[in-house]
Amino acid sequence: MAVASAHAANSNAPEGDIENLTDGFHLLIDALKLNGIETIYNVPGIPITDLGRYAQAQWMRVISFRHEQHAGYAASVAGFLTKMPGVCMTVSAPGFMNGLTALANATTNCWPMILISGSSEREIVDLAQGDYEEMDQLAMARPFCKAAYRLTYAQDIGIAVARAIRSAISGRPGGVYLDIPGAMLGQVMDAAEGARSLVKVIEPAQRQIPAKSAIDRAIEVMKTAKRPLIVLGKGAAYDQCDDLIRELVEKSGYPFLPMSMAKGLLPDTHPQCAAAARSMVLKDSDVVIMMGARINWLLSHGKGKQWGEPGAKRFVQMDIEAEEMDSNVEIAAPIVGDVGSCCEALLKAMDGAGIAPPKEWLDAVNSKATANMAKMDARLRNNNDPMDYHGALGVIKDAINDHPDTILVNEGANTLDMCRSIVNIHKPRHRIDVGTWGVMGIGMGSAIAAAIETGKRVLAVEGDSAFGFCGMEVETVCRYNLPICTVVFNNDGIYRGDGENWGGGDDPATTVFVKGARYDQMIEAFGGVGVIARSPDELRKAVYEALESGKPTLINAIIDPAAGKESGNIGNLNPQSVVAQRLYPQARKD
Ligand code: OXT
Ligand code: ADP
Ligand code: MG
Repeated sequence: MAVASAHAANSNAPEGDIENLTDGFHLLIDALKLNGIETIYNVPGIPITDLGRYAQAQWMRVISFRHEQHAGYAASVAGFLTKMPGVCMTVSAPGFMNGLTALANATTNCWPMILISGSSEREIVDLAQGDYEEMDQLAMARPFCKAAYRLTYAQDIGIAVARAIRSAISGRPGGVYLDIPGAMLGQVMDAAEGARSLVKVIEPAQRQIPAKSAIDRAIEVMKTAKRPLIVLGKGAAYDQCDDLIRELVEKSGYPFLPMSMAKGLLPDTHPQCAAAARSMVLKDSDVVIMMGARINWLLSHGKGKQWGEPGAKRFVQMDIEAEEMDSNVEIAAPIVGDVGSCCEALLKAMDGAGIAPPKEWLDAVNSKATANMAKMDARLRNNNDPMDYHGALGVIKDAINDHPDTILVNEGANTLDMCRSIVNIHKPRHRIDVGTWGVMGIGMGSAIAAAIETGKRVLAVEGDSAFGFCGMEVETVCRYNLPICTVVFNNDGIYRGDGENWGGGDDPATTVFVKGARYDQMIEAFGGVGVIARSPDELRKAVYEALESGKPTLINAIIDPAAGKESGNIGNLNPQSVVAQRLYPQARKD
């Protein structure tokens, strides 16, 4: 657009009528909008304050956060939900650094995101002359993203934005960094020339059709399967080819195990869902089809006790990233392509191939899952005061069953692990959590992005520690009046609230917080609804009211401080030492 405002009339303005000029600010906004990016998640400040204002004036949605990390998490989750890069905008050095964790997290999770950061002037940074917020941001960003670019001239904005978008969403998605020195934003150029410099990216994430040889090989492996299993990962959820995935799962008849954020691709209540028989299917299966899921720490690297007899399993793996194959174990049938195209090709090749799992295997999986679910169900129906995790999560389970369109956000340790196995998800991309890094603090940014990008209600189930990393963003939730109900599982601490100082000193234990903290009052400070719930009955009333009203709500759910386990389900990852066990009788010995 042409600029007729004061900022265009600066010293570097070319000769001519101001009506026919544009500048770096507006070219950046135009470039994003031209490519369908309508939302920016940001924290304002020098040199991007006006960029946010102008973007809002040009009818972009600009969501301002209290801390860049959460703006960044929001952008990355927007990327996961929409298959378009979410954009986070930060100020230079410290703001940039705050956003960097989220950029790295996006790259680790394979979610597309662009971090756009204002920066100080190159000639001063490069001579280390001590500019305002001086830092070589481009160099800092490089190890944490797929690609990093710096803009020096306004006329390059079009091409830079195009490159950033293509880099973020082509192949394996990830984070991209775009460095915008303040002076570049103020550069002025002829508006018509500026418009011509913009680039609309054409088909940036093209389908990647797998080789026929790869499909034939996979079919040969599948034909031999006596105890097959499909593992669905968040790469499959990202691909938005839900119908094809469902068709493949149902046509094969194979039991499927959803990784955490793939829950809901097919409903957890689907008869082939093996989530409740996880240990058994991982150990006893003989052929495992990985669909958009890495064989990383979350799957014990495909080795060890969890996977049964060494070498007794054969893997088929669908992934857009060829290098992912054989990362931990041998892949007997690698299929490189997007999940949708892989499913399509496999579905065709399955016709007449005689693929059907033996009934004994399906019966064994079903009976294990049914027994585990019955055991679990019995524990969910209690009205203990204070609550235990099962009583509280039984309520959350009912709430999601009754409001299946609600997006569930979840973080913590016990709060995370138990919620994942207890609460059924019914629709694709309706569960967002700590992802590949197990990072605390994603909750509020993810909830805000989910509400903004989908317009749906959001239920954020947060450990009290996890919430502490991002709690100030409840102000953001209230300011934008978002339909987010946050339930803080308040057990007074990290994992448990009953820890003691092992030295016997006056300081509290390292893992405990103030007892009886009133998290509900935090949201009241900003005009939201705060509620305390001490029993499952009280929690039920509060959650249902919040989901029905859509008002920003925070429920302080009081959980027994002694109910949790150290590190939730992953206590085995804590290093241990015989010396520590000798010194401290309290030390863990498992
Ligand atoms: O088959 P078996 O018999 O084995 O049973 C399994 C399933 O079959 C069964 N199941 C079911 N049964 C019945 N019905 C149903 N429907 C059903 N579904 C499943 O249940 C079991 C378990 O199944 P699951 O869950 O699928 O399997 P499992 O074995 O758990 O899976 C393994 C994993 C590895 C895939 C899984 O555990 C997983 O995904 N884990 C993710 C763990 C994770 O990422 N944790 C977060 C990090 S922990 C730690 O690092 C924390 N920190 C440090 C920190 C971090 N992270 N970040 C930053 C920035 N700074 C510091 C901190 C500070 S956690 C934390 C705070 C914690 O305190 P909070 O107050 O927030 O939380 P509380 O703990 O609540 O106090
Ligand atoms: P989970 O944690 O759910 O197991 P991961 O994040 O470990 O999932 O794995 C996701 C995988 O999906 C990554 O290896 C990534 O390359 C892959 N992936 C991402 N997008 C696609 C896609 N469109 N098609 C196929 N694979 C994809
Ligand atoms: Mg806790």
